[in-house]
Amino acid sequence: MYRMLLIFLFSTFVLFSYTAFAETNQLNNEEVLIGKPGDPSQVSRTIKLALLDNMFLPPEITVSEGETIKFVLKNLGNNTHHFLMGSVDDLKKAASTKRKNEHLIRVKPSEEKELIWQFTKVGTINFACPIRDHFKTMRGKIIVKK
Ligand SMILES: [Cu+2]
Repeated sequence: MYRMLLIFLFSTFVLFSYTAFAETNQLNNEEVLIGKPGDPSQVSRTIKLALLDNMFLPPEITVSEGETIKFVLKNLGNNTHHFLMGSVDDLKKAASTKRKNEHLIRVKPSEEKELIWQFTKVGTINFACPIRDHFKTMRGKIIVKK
């Protein structure tokens, strides 16, 4: 009987720690992937990113770990385009569903939008226009170096 109680307590503990771990891990993963909204007083550079039909210019951007960038997203095309950062999987999901994404930025033709973003971890961040017909070619990369 005593042994049963011990086993019960132990499995409860394992289950509890696993749940706690899973939650923290999820938060960390998101931060590893894209960084976070930046503080406007910490901006070190402004990077212009043109949205064309159907590509981004430049398609590859290099930043430093910890750096806060002000992106100026200018739509030079004739169609509305979106800008979204994430992993390739996140972007594919965004392109195949109509679910709202809080980080998605819509830019209409000849419109200009700003995004202040801090890159917190070394790695490669993908970005894309997740509109279905644009998604194949409208992709880019942000390389976060040490
Ligand atoms: Cu587009």
